[in-house]
Amino acid sequence: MSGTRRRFFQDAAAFGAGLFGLSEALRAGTPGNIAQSPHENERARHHSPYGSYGPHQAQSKAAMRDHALSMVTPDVPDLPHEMDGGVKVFHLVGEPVKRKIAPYKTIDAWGYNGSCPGPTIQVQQGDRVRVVFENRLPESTSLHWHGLEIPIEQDGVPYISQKPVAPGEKYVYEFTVHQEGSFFYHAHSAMQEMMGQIGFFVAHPERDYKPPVDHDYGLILQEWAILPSNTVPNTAAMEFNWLTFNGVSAPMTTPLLARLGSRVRLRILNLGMDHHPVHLHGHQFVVTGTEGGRAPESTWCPMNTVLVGVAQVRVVEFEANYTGAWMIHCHLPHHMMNSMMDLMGDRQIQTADQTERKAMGQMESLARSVPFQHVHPSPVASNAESVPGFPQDAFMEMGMDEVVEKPETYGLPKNWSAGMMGMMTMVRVLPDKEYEAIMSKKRAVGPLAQDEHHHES
Ligand SMILES: [Cu+2]
Repeated sequence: MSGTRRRFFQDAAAFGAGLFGLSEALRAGTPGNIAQSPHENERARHHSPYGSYGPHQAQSKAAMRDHALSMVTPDVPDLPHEMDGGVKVFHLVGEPVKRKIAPYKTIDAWGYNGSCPGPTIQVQQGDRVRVVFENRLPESTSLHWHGLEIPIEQDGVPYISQKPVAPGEKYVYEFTVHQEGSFFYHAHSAMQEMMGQIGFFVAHPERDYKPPVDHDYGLILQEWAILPSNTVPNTAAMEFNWLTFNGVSAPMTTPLLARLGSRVRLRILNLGMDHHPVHLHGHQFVVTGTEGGRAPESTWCPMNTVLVGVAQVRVVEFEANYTGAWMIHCHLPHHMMNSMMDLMGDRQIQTADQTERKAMGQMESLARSVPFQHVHPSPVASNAESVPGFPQDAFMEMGMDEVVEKPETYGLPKNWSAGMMGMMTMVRVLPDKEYEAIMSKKRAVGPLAQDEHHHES
């Protein structure tokens, strides 16, 4: 089975529980404050890709509540927990991870529990949290809890607050989360951060945010410098040729689904070397929070591009009032591209000077190596070759709809993937009927997800 299909099933597992609960509640007319039925919790438990690391035990009332509206991190799983008395216990394993970031590019990143970025940890404000960390990396590391106000012994800085965790060792972090907001965990070692050692840590508020939202999505922004025909990121580089949301480049990013008329929250986290201006098409949003927690409503102002600096989180919310597939992307032009150097190999030198026929032939042979059908949808002028500067984007659009197909892409216009590259995804704002059609497709593939994961790992 292809990696894409494997990913597709993994995503379905990661997505499953939260969105099913959501659609139930929307039908019941109570958006935003959604209690899952015991059956749905059962479902989440059984389909967890990390069951072996830490299966849920019987759900306490508090544990039920904190699944009320979980954040969904597309393309990245959630980390399950078990209860030890009143303590939520998570098991996190730092380890090398093979990550397919594009249909024709798999990299050797480092991450946690088989995922890069690491699985999302979600807790409730007020929770006592224990994270049993195991280091399966080839070198020492530690875990820093970014933004959390916790005792210095838990801060995760080698030699300052603890001894480094040696390869093969375990280390137990334990603290009480008195804050609410969008935090993260990461290795406190610069090169390890750039190898991908980062994950979300979301603390849901004791009292629901107002206004409530119907969808809550998380995006982690990362950048990679990977030489052609290489798989290991060059963590010393300052120029980046691969840009990812949640560990994948468009068009492999899983579209975010939003029911028409719903309110959507996006939590955008950046850990890299650049700041990313993230732009949403067709809607205005307000910044309702940062990496420090919820922002007072008096500070909210309309915008559609938010600069997410390094080590920052920007939480934005908007009303999904317009039907369509609306892009969300970093607006830095070079961050809206994928590197094709791996495909081009020793022919890359030829690309600056091409006739249309030669360029098309080259693109078609590149596409065959993936494989997908190269489509050239945008016409060029009959005298294009005599215009200085031509070509720019003319031959770069590579439609690969079938290779990245998943329920969330169902119904998109043909060749949609040709315009999707780099740090890019979309919010699909869908009327009820279309929304339900995709949800039923996701349900149909859900039960296979766990098996699929075991094959991957
Ligand atoms: Cu960018």
